[in-house]
Amino acid sequence: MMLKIEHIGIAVKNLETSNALFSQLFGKGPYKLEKVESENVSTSFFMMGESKIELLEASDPNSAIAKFIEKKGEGIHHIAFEVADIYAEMKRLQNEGFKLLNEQPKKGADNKMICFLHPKDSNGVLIELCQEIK
Ligand code: CMX
Repeated sequence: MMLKIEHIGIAVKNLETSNALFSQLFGKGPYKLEKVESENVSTSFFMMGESKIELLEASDPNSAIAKFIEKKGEGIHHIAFEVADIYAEMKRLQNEGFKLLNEQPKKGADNKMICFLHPKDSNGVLIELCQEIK
């Protein structure tokens, strides 16, 4: 079961500059900065009520974020939904015909197990499932 929008991911060229910009916009700074080596990204998280905004900068030219910015420019990269049981949700969506980009949940930023769905299956929107690691 999907519970809520956990965060919206925004691809940026320069995290430091964008942190300053979004801090001005929100009137508060990020609550967390985190490098996710496995995804080749540096991230920051801003709390927005029940949801979050994640800024993502590529830490490697071959990362998904670098490729995305090269093709589409900076902007909204993905929408992440919190799920009650990531294994059950992955199985359900696979049975519904969605393509999972990883067969098993993997460790993502902000203490989450995550799984991405291919954007071609969801009208060009990259969807992330996430569940807090307890
Ligand atoms: N949203 C919408 N479309 C996207 C997309 C995104 N975020 N990323 C890529 N695409 C589209 C491309 O525009 C391209 O479309 P066309 O075929 O129409 O040109 C197509 O998907 C293929 O893109 P590509 O640049 O050739 O890249 P790949 O096929 O190698 O990879 C994808 C695309 C989605 C499978 C890959 O980016 C992926 O596995 N993403 C999930 C992991 C990820 O994004 N990690 C970074 C964030 C990690 C975090 O949040 O911590």
